[in-house]
Amino acid sequence: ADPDTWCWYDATAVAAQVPAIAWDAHKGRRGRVLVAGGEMGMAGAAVYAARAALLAGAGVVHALVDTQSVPAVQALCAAALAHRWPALDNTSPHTSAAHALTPVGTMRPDIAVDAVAVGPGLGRSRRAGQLLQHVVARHRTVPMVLDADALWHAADAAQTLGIDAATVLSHWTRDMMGARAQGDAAVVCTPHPGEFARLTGAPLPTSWQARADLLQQFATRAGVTMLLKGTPTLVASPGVSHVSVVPHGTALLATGGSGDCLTGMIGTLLAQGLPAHEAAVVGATVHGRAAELATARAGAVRGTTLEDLLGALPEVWHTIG
Ligand code: NPW
Ligand code: AMP
Ligand code: MG
Repeated sequence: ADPDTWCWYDATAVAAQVPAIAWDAHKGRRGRVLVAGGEMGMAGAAVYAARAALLAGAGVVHALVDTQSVPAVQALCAAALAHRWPALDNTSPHTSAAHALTPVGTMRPDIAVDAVAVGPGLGRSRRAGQLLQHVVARHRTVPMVLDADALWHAADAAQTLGIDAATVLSHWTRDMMGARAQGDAAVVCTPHPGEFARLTGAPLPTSWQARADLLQQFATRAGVTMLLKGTPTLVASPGVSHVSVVPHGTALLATGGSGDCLTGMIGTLLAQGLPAHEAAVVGATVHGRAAELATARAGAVRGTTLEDLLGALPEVWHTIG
Protein backbone atom coordinates (compact mmCIF):
# COMPACT_ATOMS: atom_id res chain seq x y z
CA ALA A 1 0.00 0.00 0.00
CA ASP A 2 1.02 3.59 -0.56
CA PRO A 3 2.60 4.72 2.73
CA ASP A 4 1.09 8.19 2.29
CA THR A 5 -2.41 6.75 2.21
CA TRP A 6 -2.29 4.45 5.20
CA CYS A 7 -1.93 5.07 8.89
CA TRP A 8 -1.24 1.76 10.56
CA TYR A 9 -2.42 1.16 14.04
CA ASP A 10 -0.29 2.68 16.79
CA ALA A 11 -1.29 1.40 20.22
CA THR A 12 0.43 4.22 22.10
CA ALA A 13 -1.22 6.91 20.02
CA VAL A 14 -4.64 5.29 20.43
CA ALA A 15 -4.20 4.96 24.20
CA ALA A 16 -3.25 8.63 24.46
CA GLN A 17 -6.55 9.59 22.84
CA VAL A 18 -8.81 7.87 25.39
CA PRO A 19 -10.57 10.74 27.20
CA ALA A 20 -9.81 10.91 30.91
CA ILE A 21 -12.61 10.71 33.47
CA ALA A 22 -12.01 13.36 36.14
CA TRP A 23 -11.91 12.14 39.75
CA ASP A 24 -14.59 14.68 40.68
CA ALA A 25 -16.75 14.09 37.61
CA HIS A 26 -20.49 13.90 37.97
CA LYS A 27 -22.82 12.05 35.63
CA GLY A 28 -23.45 15.13 33.52
CA ARG A 29 -19.73 15.53 32.86
CA ARG A 30 -18.95 12.03 31.61
CA GLY A 31 -20.87 12.34 28.37
CA ARG A 32 -24.62 12.21 27.86
CA VAL A 33 -25.51 9.96 24.94
CA LEU A 34 -28.79 9.55 23.09
CA VAL A 35 -29.30 6.18 21.38
CA ALA A 36 -32.15 6.33 18.86
CA GLY A 37 -33.49 3.19 17.19
CA GLY A 38 -34.94 -0.05 18.52
CA GLU A 39 -38.19 -0.57 16.65
CA MET A 40 -40.44 -3.40 17.76
CA GLY A 41 -38.51 -6.66 17.29
CA MET A 42 -35.12 -4.93 17.35
CA ALA A 43 -35.06 -3.55 20.89
CA GLY A 44 -31.87 -5.58 21.30
CA ALA A 45 -29.91 -3.36 18.94
CA ALA A 46 -30.71 -0.27 21.05
CA VAL A 47 -30.07 -2.22 24.26
CA TYR A 48 -26.59 -3.29 23.11
CA ALA A 49 -25.76 0.21 21.91
CA ALA A 50 -26.91 1.68 25.23
CA ARG A 51 -25.07 -0.90 27.33
CA ALA A 52 -21.87 -0.44 25.34
CA ALA A 53 -22.21 3.35 25.65
CA LEU A 54 -22.35 2.97 29.44
CA LEU A 55 -19.42 0.53 29.41
CA ALA A 56 -17.45 3.08 27.41
CA GLY A 57 -17.86 5.48 30.31
CA ALA A 58 -20.96 7.54 29.53
CA GLY A 59 -22.50 9.34 32.49
CA VAL A 60 -26.06 9.27 31.19
CA VAL A 61 -27.61 7.28 28.36
CA HIS A 62 -31.03 8.03 26.92
CA ALA A 63 -32.66 5.43 24.68
CA LEU A 64 -35.30 6.71 22.27
CA VAL A 65 -37.10 3.57 21.12
CA ASP A 66 -40.39 2.34 19.73
CA THR A 67 -43.09 2.19 22.43
CA GLN A 68 -43.10 -1.62 22.41
CA SER A 69 -39.33 -1.68 22.99
CA VAL A 70 -39.39 0.43 26.14
CA PRO A 71 -39.90 -2.53 28.54
CA ALA A 72 -36.90 -4.37 27.03
CA VAL A 73 -34.69 -1.31 27.47
CA GLN A 74 -35.85 -0.84 31.05
CA ALA A 75 -35.26 -4.50 31.89
CA LEU A 76 -31.98 -5.04 30.05
CA CYS A 77 -30.33 -1.66 30.49
CA ALA A 78 -31.93 -0.27 33.60
CA ALA A 79 -29.37 2.55 33.89
CA ALA A 80 -30.63 4.07 30.64
CA LEU A 81 -33.52 6.51 30.57
CA ALA A 82 -36.08 5.17 28.12
CA HIS A 83 -38.19 7.42 25.91
CA ARG A 84 -40.83 6.53 23.34
CA TRP A 85 -40.54 7.54 19.70
CA PRO A 86 -42.63 10.65 19.21
CA ALA A 87 -45.78 10.36 17.15
CA LEU A 88 -44.84 11.95 13.85
CA ASP A 89 -46.85 13.26 10.97
CA ASN A 90 -47.42 10.25 8.75
CA THR A 91 -48.74 12.18 5.82
CA SER A 92 -45.43 13.22 4.28
CA PRO A 93 -43.28 10.65 2.50
CA HIS A 94 -40.08 10.03 4.43
CA THR A 95 -37.87 11.09 1.56
CA SER A 96 -39.07 14.65 1.96
CA ALA A 97 -39.45 14.47 5.72
CA ALA A 98 -36.28 16.49 6.24
CA HIS A 99 -38.24 19.42 4.98
CA ALA A 100 -41.64 18.88 6.60
CA LEU A 101 -41.89 17.18 9.96
CA THR A 102 -44.56 17.53 12.57
CA PRO A 103 -43.41 15.98 15.79
CA VAL A 104 -46.26 15.46 18.24
CA GLY A 105 -44.76 14.87 21.68
CA THR A 106 -41.14 13.88 21.99
CA MET A 107 -38.34 13.67 24.52
CA ARG A 108 -38.66 16.52 26.96
CA PRO A 109 -37.16 19.50 25.16
CA ASP A 110 -35.02 20.42 28.14
CA ILE A 111 -33.10 17.14 28.01
CA ALA A 112 -29.60 17.90 26.75
CA VAL A 113 -27.24 15.34 25.27
CA ASP A 114 -23.60 15.58 24.19
CA ALA A 115 -23.77 13.06 21.33
CA VAL A 116 -26.32 11.04 19.41
CA ALA A 117 -26.08 7.46 18.11
CA VAL A 118 -28.87 6.79 15.64
CA GLY A 119 -29.73 3.71 13.62
CA PRO A 120 -29.36 0.50 15.65
CA GLY A 121 -32.59 -1.41 15.11
CA LEU A 122 -34.24 1.72 13.71
CA GLY A 123 -36.01 -0.21 10.96
CA ARG A 124 -36.93 0.87 7.46
CA SER A 125 -40.50 2.09 7.87
CA ARG A 126 -41.57 5.57 6.88
CA ARG A 127 -42.12 6.29 10.54
CA ALA A 128 -38.54 5.27 11.29
CA GLY A 129 -37.34 7.55 8.49
CA GLN A 130 -39.27 10.44 10.01
CA LEU A 131 -37.84 9.73 13.45
CA LEU A 132 -34.36 9.78 11.95
CA GLN A 133 -34.97 13.15 10.30
CA HIS A 134 -36.42 14.48 13.52
CA VAL A 135 -33.48 13.33 15.63
CA VAL A 136 -30.87 14.60 13.20
CA ALA A 137 -32.61 17.96 12.83
CA ARG A 138 -33.09 18.39 16.56
CA HIS A 139 -29.52 17.48 17.54
CA ARG A 140 -27.56 19.13 14.74
CA THR A 141 -25.25 20.94 17.12
CA VAL A 142 -23.87 17.81 18.79
CA PRO A 143 -21.68 15.07 17.30
CA MET A 144 -23.45 12.09 15.90
CA VAL A 145 -22.86 8.51 14.81
CA LEU A 146 -25.09 7.19 12.04
CA ASP A 147 -25.27 3.43 11.70
CA ALA A 148 -27.33 0.53 10.43
CA ASP A 149 -30.80 1.56 9.25
CA ALA A 150 -29.93 5.26 9.44
CA LEU A 151 -27.57 4.46 6.56
CA TRP A 152 -30.30 2.45 4.82
CA HIS A 153 -32.53 5.55 4.91
CA ALA A 154 -29.70 7.68 3.51
CA ALA A 155 -29.25 5.25 0.62
CA ASP A 156 -33.01 5.07 0.08
CA ALA A 157 -33.36 8.86 0.02
CA ALA A 158 -30.48 9.08 -2.45
CA GLN A 159 -32.13 6.59 -4.76
CA THR A 160 -35.51 8.30 -4.55
CA LEU A 161 -34.09 11.77 -5.14
CA GLY A 162 -31.65 10.63 -7.83
CA ILE A 163 -28.63 12.03 -6.03
CA ASP A 164 -25.70 10.33 -4.39
CA ALA A 165 -25.84 9.24 -0.76
CA ALA A 166 -22.82 11.36 0.17
CA THR A 167 -24.82 14.44 -0.83
CA VAL A 168 -27.79 13.26 1.26
CA LEU A 169 -25.57 12.75 4.31
CA SER A 170 -23.94 16.10 3.76
CA HIS A 171 -27.34 17.83 3.74
CA TRP A 172 -28.66 15.93 6.71
CA THR A 173 -25.71 16.73 8.91
CA ARG A 174 -25.22 20.43 8.26
CA ASP A 175 -27.39 23.16 9.62
CA MET A 176 -28.22 26.36 7.79
CA MET A 177 -25.06 27.97 9.13
CA GLY A 178 -22.97 25.08 7.87
CA ALA A 179 -21.91 24.39 11.45
CA ARG A 180 -20.25 21.14 10.55
CA ALA A 181 -18.59 22.53 7.46
CA GLN A 182 -15.74 23.95 9.51
CA GLY A 183 -12.97 21.90 11.05
CA ASP A 184 -13.32 18.24 11.92
CA ALA A 185 -16.54 16.61 10.84
CA ALA A 186 -18.42 15.70 13.99
CA VAL A 187 -20.36 12.94 12.27
CA VAL A 188 -19.26 9.32 12.03
CA CYS A 189 -20.95 6.80 9.73
CA THR A 190 -20.24 3.14 10.47
CA PRO A 191 -21.30 0.96 7.54
CA HIS A 192 -20.48 -2.71 7.17
CA PRO A 193 -19.49 -3.67 3.63
CA GLY A 194 -23.12 -4.35 2.65
CA GLU A 195 -24.23 -0.96 3.93
CA PHE A 196 -21.34 0.82 2.23
CA ALA A 197 -22.17 -0.87 -1.07
CA ARG A 198 -25.76 0.34 -0.64
CA LEU A 199 -24.52 3.89 -0.02
CA THR A 200 -22.25 3.96 -3.06
CA GLY A 201 -24.67 2.03 -5.25
CA ALA A 202 -21.89 -0.30 -6.38
CA PRO A 203 -20.24 -3.48 -5.13
CA LEU A 204 -17.33 -2.95 -2.74
CA PRO A 205 -13.97 -3.12 -4.57
CA THR A 206 -11.89 -6.14 -3.65
CA SER A 207 -8.55 -4.35 -3.45
CA TRP A 208 -7.82 -2.65 -0.14
CA GLN A 209 -6.25 0.33 -1.88
CA ALA A 210 -9.38 0.83 -3.97
CA ARG A 211 -11.58 0.51 -0.85
CA ALA A 212 -9.51 3.07 0.99
CA ASP A 213 -9.64 5.48 -1.95
CA LEU A 214 -13.41 5.08 -2.30
CA LEU A 215 -13.93 5.52 1.44
CA GLN A 216 -11.78 8.67 1.47
CA GLN A 217 -13.65 10.12 -1.52
CA PHE A 218 -17.01 9.37 0.06
CA ALA A 219 -15.95 10.88 3.40
CA THR A 220 -14.77 14.03 1.64
CA ARG A 221 -17.96 14.40 -0.42
CA ALA A 222 -20.24 13.75 2.55
CA GLY A 223 -18.16 15.80 4.99
CA VAL A 224 -18.31 13.00 7.55
CA THR A 225 -15.95 10.44 9.02
CA MET A 226 -16.48 7.03 7.44
CA LEU A 227 -15.69 3.83 9.33
CA LEU A 228 -15.82 0.80 7.01
CA LYS A 229 -16.19 -2.35 9.09
CA GLY A 230 -14.27 -5.44 8.23
CA THR A 231 -11.07 -7.28 8.92
CA PRO A 232 -9.38 -4.84 9.21
CA THR A 233 -11.62 -1.83 9.79
CA LEU A 234 -10.78 1.35 7.85
CA VAL A 235 -11.44 4.94 8.94
CA ALA A 236 -11.34 7.95 6.60
CA SER A 237 -12.19 11.58 7.31
CA PRO A 238 -12.41 14.80 5.33
CA GLY A 239 -9.24 16.77 5.81
CA VAL A 240 -7.30 13.75 7.08
CA SER A 241 -4.89 12.65 4.37
CA HIS A 242 -4.42 9.09 5.57
CA VAL A 243 -6.82 6.20 6.04
CA SER A 244 -6.48 4.61 9.49
CA VAL A 245 -6.36 0.85 9.77
CA VAL A 246 -7.65 -0.93 12.88
CA PRO A 247 -6.50 -4.56 12.79
CA HIS A 248 -8.22 -5.81 15.97
CA GLY A 249 -11.10 -8.20 16.52
CA THR A 250 -12.03 -11.84 16.21
CA ALA A 251 -14.91 -13.74 14.70
CA LEU A 252 -16.68 -13.31 18.05
CA LEU A 253 -17.74 -10.03 16.45
CA ALA A 254 -19.32 -11.84 13.51
CA THR A 255 -22.61 -11.99 15.37
CA GLY A 256 -25.79 -9.89 15.30
CA GLY A 257 -25.55 -6.87 17.59
CA SER A 258 -21.77 -6.45 17.67
CA GLY A 259 -21.90 -3.42 15.37
CA ASP A 260 -24.59 -1.92 17.58
CA CYS A 261 -22.14 -2.14 20.52
CA LEU A 262 -19.51 -0.29 18.48
CA THR A 263 -22.00 2.45 17.69
CA GLY A 264 -22.77 3.01 21.37
CA MET A 265 -19.07 3.13 22.22
CA ILE A 266 -18.32 5.70 19.51
CA GLY A 267 -21.31 7.72 20.76
CA THR A 268 -19.75 7.95 24.21
CA LEU A 269 -16.30 8.88 22.86
CA LEU A 270 -17.89 11.66 20.80
CA ALA A 271 -19.89 12.80 23.84
CA GLN A 272 -16.65 12.97 25.82
CA GLY A 273 -15.20 15.33 23.25
CA LEU A 274 -13.07 13.16 20.98
CA PRO A 275 -12.98 14.40 17.38
CA ALA A 276 -14.77 12.17 14.90
CA HIS A 277 -11.75 10.40 13.36
CA GLU A 278 -10.22 9.63 16.77
CA ALA A 279 -13.55 8.49 18.22
CA ALA A 280 -13.95 6.03 15.35
CA VAL A 281 -10.38 4.68 15.65
CA VAL A 282 -10.43 4.39 19.46
CA GLY A 283 -13.92 2.84 19.40
CA ALA A 284 -13.00 0.22 16.80
CA THR A 285 -9.72 -0.54 18.60
CA VAL A 286 -11.32 -1.11 22.00
CA HIS A 287 -14.22 -3.06 20.45
CA GLY A 288 -11.74 -5.31 18.63
CA ARG A 289 -9.44 -5.73 21.60
CA ALA A 290 -12.38 -6.64 23.85
CA ALA A 291 -13.26 -9.37 21.35
CA GLU A 292 -9.67 -10.62 21.45
CA LEU A 293 -9.63 -10.67 25.25
CA ALA A 294 -13.02 -12.39 25.48
CA THR A 295 -11.92 -14.97 22.92
CA ALA A 296 -8.66 -15.58 24.79
CA ARG A 297 -10.52 -15.96 28.09
CA ALA A 298 -12.84 -18.56 26.61
CA GLY A 299 -10.10 -20.22 24.56
CA ALA A 300 -12.28 -20.18 21.44
CA VAL A 301 -14.77 -18.09 19.52
CA ARG A 302 -17.48 -20.72 19.68
CA GLY A 303 -19.41 -20.32 22.93
CA THR A 304 -18.62 -16.63 23.32
CA THR A 305 -21.33 -14.01 23.02
CA LEU A 306 -21.72 -10.25 23.16
CA GLU A 307 -22.06 -10.59 26.94
CA ASP A 308 -18.42 -11.78 26.95
CA LEU A 309 -17.46 -8.85 24.71
CA LEU A 310 -19.08 -6.37 27.08
CA GLY A 311 -17.58 -8.19 30.08
CA ALA A 312 -14.09 -7.71 28.64
CA LEU A 313 -14.45 -3.97 28.16
CA PRO A 314 -13.41 -2.84 31.67
CA GLU A 315 -10.08 -4.68 31.43
CA VAL A 316 -9.42 -3.35 27.94
CA TRP A 317 -10.02 0.24 29.04
CA HIS A 318 -7.78 -0.41 32.03
CA THR A 319 -4.92 -1.97 30.09
CA ILE A 320 -5.08 -0.07 26.83
CA GLY A 321 -1.64 1.23 26.04
P1 NPW B 1 -24.98 -11.28 2.39
O1 NPW B 1 -25.81 -11.85 3.51
O2 NPW B 1 -23.52 -11.32 2.70
O3 NPW B 1 -25.34 -11.75 1.06
P2 NPW B 1 -28.47 -5.23 6.45
P3 NPW B 1 -28.20 -5.82 9.27
C1 NPW B 1 -24.75 -7.65 3.20
C2 NPW B 1 -30.40 -4.43 13.35
N1 NPW B 1 -29.92 -5.51 14.20
N2 NPW B 1 -21.51 -7.81 7.23
C3 NPW B 1 -25.45 -8.95 3.45
O4 NPW B 1 -25.33 -9.70 2.29
C4 NPW B 1 -29.39 -3.41 12.87
O5 NPW B 1 -29.05 -2.47 13.87
C5 NPW B 1 -30.66 -5.80 15.28
C6 NPW B 1 -22.86 -7.83 7.21
C7 NPW B 1 -26.87 -8.57 3.69
O6 NPW B 1 -27.59 -8.51 2.49
C8 NPW B 1 -30.17 -2.80 11.74
O7 NPW B 1 -31.07 -1.84 12.25
C9 NPW B 1 -30.33 -6.80 16.18
N3 NPW B 1 -23.60 -7.80 6.08
C10 NPW B 1 -30.97 -3.98 11.20
O8 NPW B 1 -30.88 -5.00 12.18
C11 NPW B 1 -29.15 -7.66 15.95
C12 NPW B 1 -22.92 -7.74 4.91
O9 NPW B 1 -25.51 -6.68 3.90
C13 NPW B 1 -26.80 -7.20 4.20
C14 NPW B 1 -21.54 -7.72 4.87
C15 NPW B 1 -30.43 -4.50 9.88
O10 NPW B 1 -28.99 -4.61 9.95
C16 NPW B 1 -28.74 -7.65 14.49
C17 NPW B 1 -27.00 -7.20 5.70
O11 NPW B 1 -27.10 -5.87 6.06
C18 NPW B 1 -28.72 -6.27 13.86
O12 NPW B 1 -27.59 -5.52 14.27
C19 NPW B 1 -20.83 -7.78 6.08
N4 NPW B 1 -19.48 -7.81 6.13
N5 NPW B 1 -21.16 -7.64 3.59
C20 NPW B 1 -31.15 -6.95 17.40
N6 NPW B 1 -30.84 -7.93 18.28
O13 NPW B 1 -32.08 -6.19 17.64
C21 NPW B 1 -22.26 -7.64 2.88
N7 NPW B 1 -23.35 -7.68 3.65
O14 NPW B 1 -29.52 -5.63 5.48
O15 NPW B 1 -28.25 -3.78 6.57
O16 NPW B 1 -28.85 -5.92 7.83
O17 NPW B 1 -26.79 -5.48 9.26
O18 NPW B 1 -28.57 -7.09 9.96
P1 AMP C 1 -22.32 -5.17 12.19
O1 AMP C 1 -22.24 -5.95 10.90
O2 AMP C 1 -22.86 -3.81 12.03
O3 AMP C 1 -23.00 -5.93 13.30
O4 AMP C 1 -20.83 -4.93 12.70
C1 AMP C 1 -19.98 -6.03 12.92
C2 AMP C 1 -18.72 -5.59 13.68
O5 AMP C 1 -17.92 -6.73 13.94
C3 AMP C 1 -17.82 -4.67 12.91
O6 AMP C 1 -17.13 -3.82 13.80
C4 AMP C 1 -16.84 -5.62 12.20
O7 AMP C 1 -15.62 -5.02 11.87
C5 AMP C 1 -16.67 -6.68 13.27
N1 AMP C 1 -16.41 -8.01 12.69
C6 AMP C 1 -17.31 -8.79 12.07
N2 AMP C 1 -16.76 -9.96 11.72
C7 AMP C 1 -15.48 -9.92 12.12
C8 AMP C 1 -14.36 -10.85 12.07
N3 AMP C 1 -14.49 -12.04 11.49
N4 AMP C 1 -13.18 -10.46 12.61
C9 AMP C 1 -13.05 -9.27 13.20
N5 AMP C 1 -14.06 -8.36 13.28
C10 AMP C 1 -15.24 -8.68 12.76
MG1 MG D 1 -24.85 -3.18 12.11
